[in-house]
Amino acid sequence: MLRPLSLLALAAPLAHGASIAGSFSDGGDTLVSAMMMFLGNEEKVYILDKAEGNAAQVMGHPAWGSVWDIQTHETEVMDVRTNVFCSSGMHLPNGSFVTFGGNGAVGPGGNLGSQLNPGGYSAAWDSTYQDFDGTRAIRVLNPCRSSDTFSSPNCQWFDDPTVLSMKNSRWYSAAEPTGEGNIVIIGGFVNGGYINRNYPNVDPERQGGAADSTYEYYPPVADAPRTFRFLIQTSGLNAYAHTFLMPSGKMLVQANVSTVLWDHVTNTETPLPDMPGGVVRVYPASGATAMLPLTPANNYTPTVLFCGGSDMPDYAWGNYTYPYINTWEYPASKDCQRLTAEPVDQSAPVYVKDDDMLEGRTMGQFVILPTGKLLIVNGGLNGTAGYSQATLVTPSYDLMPYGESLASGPVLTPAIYDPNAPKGSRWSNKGLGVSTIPRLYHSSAILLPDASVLIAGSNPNVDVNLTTVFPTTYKAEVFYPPYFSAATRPAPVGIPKTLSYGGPSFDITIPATSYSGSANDAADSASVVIHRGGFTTHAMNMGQRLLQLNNTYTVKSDGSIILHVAQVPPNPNLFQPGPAFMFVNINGIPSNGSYLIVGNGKIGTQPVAAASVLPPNVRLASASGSASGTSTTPGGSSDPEKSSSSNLGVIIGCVVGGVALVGVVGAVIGVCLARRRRAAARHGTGAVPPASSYPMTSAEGMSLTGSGAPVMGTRAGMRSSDSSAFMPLQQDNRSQAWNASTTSLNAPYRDDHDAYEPSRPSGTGMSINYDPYATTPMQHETPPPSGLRY
Ligand SMILES: *[C@@H]1O[C@H](CO)[C@@H](O)[C@H](O)[C@H]1NC(C)=O
Ligand SMILES: *[C@@H]1O[C@H](CO)[C@@H](O)[C@H](O)[C@H]1NC(C)=O
Ligand SMILES: *[C@@H]1O[C@H](CO)[C@@H](O)[C@H](O)[C@H]1NC(C)=O
Ligand SMILES: *[C@@H]1O[C@H](CO)[C@@H](O)[C@H](O)[C@H]1NC(C)=O
Ligand SMILES: *[C@@H]1O[C@H](CO)[C@@H](O)[C@H](O)[C@H]1NC(C)=O
Ligand SMILES: *[C@@H]1O[C@H](CO)[C@@H](O)[C@H](O)[C@H]1NC(C)=O
Ligand SMILES: *[C@@H]1O[C@H](CO)[C@@H](O)[C@H](O)[C@H]1NC(C)=O
Ligand SMILES: [Cu+2]
Repeated sequence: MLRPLSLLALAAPLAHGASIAGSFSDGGDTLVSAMMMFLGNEEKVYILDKAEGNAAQVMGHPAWGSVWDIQTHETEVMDVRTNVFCSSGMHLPNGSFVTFGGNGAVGPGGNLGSQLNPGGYSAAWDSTYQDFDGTRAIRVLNPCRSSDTFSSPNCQWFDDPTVLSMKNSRWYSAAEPTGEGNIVIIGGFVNGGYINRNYPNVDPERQGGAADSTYEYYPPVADAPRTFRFLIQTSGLNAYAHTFLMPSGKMLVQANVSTVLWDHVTNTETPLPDMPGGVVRVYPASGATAMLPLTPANNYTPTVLFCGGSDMPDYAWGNYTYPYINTWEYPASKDCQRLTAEPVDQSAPVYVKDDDMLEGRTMGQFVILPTGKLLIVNGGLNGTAGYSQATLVTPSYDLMPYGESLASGPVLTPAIYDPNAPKGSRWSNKGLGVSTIPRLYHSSAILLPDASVLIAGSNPNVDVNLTTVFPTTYKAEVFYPPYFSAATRPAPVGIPKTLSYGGPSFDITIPATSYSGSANDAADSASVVIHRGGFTTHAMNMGQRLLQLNNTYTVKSDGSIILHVAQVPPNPNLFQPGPAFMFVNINGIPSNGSYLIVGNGKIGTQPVAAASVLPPNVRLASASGSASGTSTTPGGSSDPEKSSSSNLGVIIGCVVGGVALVGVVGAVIGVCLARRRRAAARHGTGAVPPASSYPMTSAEGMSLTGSGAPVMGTRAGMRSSDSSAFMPLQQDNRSQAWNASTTSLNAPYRDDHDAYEPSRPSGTGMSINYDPYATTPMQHETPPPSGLRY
């Protein structure tokens, strides 16, 4: 591990600002390629990769998880058991994070793992990489801090599909939290590929078992997953659908060129207009999308911005195997559109053309800045997400001009979008530096608590490749937005640890030493925002939101400013319960963010009170801030919340046992599979008769390795393992993977949990009491590893 001395040396420039504003700097080595990231708390960013041949090892196998320290930029590996490849992820009301699904087990070269699942088209485990099938995995992480014992189980990933897993296999699913803090998990591939269709598309719902058009919940409900018709309508381009919870509790869902307002409780859909110009925004077109800030000025009315992606013609998208054109020659879209799905005046929603981006981008990614402007980073000028060793018109790997990348022309310059600027002037890259690191497929970016942006990843490769044109990338960067030129940042005092939906207002003090100029002007400019970074992957930051709390102020004669701040508006759908960072902007300069929890920290109906009533402004023309050019700001705002060490559960289970018992892993997996099968059978999901064969003519020569894009080998270059993820599926997708034997065991598979409350409307019942960390450990011959090795 490299200690980033250059970054430590930046401490002085950080305080003084000007030299780093608009620039990129070294963010250290992430050890695993940062396909997915989330900000756990004010100290740590958690990073996830696919199971692949990273040099960094954990528990005797290559690592695909790590944790990055915000202060030191140092990274430690973390053990993740299942293949977390292209999963979805979301925060929970208590500040924990969950990831959903992924790929089957793979080994070197992305080939099928050594321990095949029944049917032989996917694998349960691999003896080299030691990853388990992640297609149904639900992984829970309670973010820890330096003061915690990181090696203790409750600081580590809980990742045991025999204890906690989805009902269906999902790769590239969407995940959107409701106002109660439970999560709707939507669609996905069963086994993956470039896009979610065969060509011609004769079975849009199931693709013979390769697609999943249903949704389910975390925590689980008693009902079997229901079909979401929109996914059938958008079939082909429906993976990683863009989802945004609206004030009504319905979701705006966008995929392919279609848009819908969806009530997941009643499973009813209201069609909205199609995306103008046929521009596709979902993976693998991978446009940038974000909800614009929710503010008192817009009366908390969500408007979603879609930028870039691709308008390739229908045929070009090809099928599971690959695109039918050389995507890297096809320019990505510059187009931006806004959609207000629930206009206050009840008018019919329409897409509104917005300013074009400064350049076309696929895989561009929005990071909402605390100031309410949107930063876009990463991506390419041409092509799409995904990777492949061929296209229909470039039949072999040696002819691929960019290796496995289906995109070209990395965009190295960020740009900033100002939603409040007049039309025609919303985009700018003035004063912004240029990165030296291409960030194409499998890149990520997320806001840090000091309002800088962590950018990492890029790996359009089936397995680690350090020599190809767009290599597996471990180097992170920190981007410093223009406000880092400020000599002094606001240093608010009195930031709360929790916020409620409605209820009494609270006060925050801005010391005179932390701003300069007229106090009245500073007070007028003040905004107090809560920011949630979400889960960043695949050019999306799922769950990302910024909401400005209403406020008034009192200017004091000593130049300090008291901000009287409203709680979150009394509608949890505006900002779902869970973790957030509070920033205060003065004269366009954000403070550092402080960690807090919105809501009561529990999954379930959130307490709601009347909107806060604020006292009137008190102005004082004679007062002013005393900040000079030097930074003398008191700290004080972000006293880290001490983390609870209450979850003393132990992570034990088949998966751990399997790792420990490599010699007899087959038997262990058999037992695990049996547990799951029994549980599934009780739900009637395991007993579904085999569906029709997967309608592929031949799998010969294909080595579709669960890559987010398939890999096509020529006959000559065929891999020894041609039993790929795209072997014809002989079974219904819901019966695979967990039906190895009939051995009976009593794993606490929580779909069996009987906490469903019939009094709740269908679809919102949930086993809210379930906590995997509190689960009674399963009995095992071998104890779990004591102390994780790094
Ligand atoms: C996207 O949707 C359109 C309109 O329904 C459909 O014609 C097209 O085949 C879909 N594209 C893909 C690649 O699935
Ligand atoms: C914000 O607070 C002001 C002052 O109390 C009030 O007049 C206004 O209606 C509030 N705005 C919103 C959107 O709640
Ligand atoms: C890395 O990529 C290059 C160029 O695409 C290819 O020739 C080489 O075989 C790859 N290496 C590995 C280890 O896959
Ligand atoms: C991107 O596509 C355009 C249009 O086909 C082409 O002229 C250009 O060379 C491509 N850029 C790269 C980097 O391949
Ligand atoms: C903001 O955070 C940075 C990095 O942790 C720290 O160096 C700086 O002093 C903080 N600034 C204020 C105003 O609290
Ligand atoms: C995708 O299309 C190509 C070209 O028609 C075909 O060779 C291949 O088998 C198809 N892939 C699948 C998964 O059906
Ligand atoms: C947060 O809630 C989840 C789901 O209920 C639970 O698994 C997790 O352990 C909780 N985290 C903490 C820190 O209590
Ligand atoms: Cu992917």
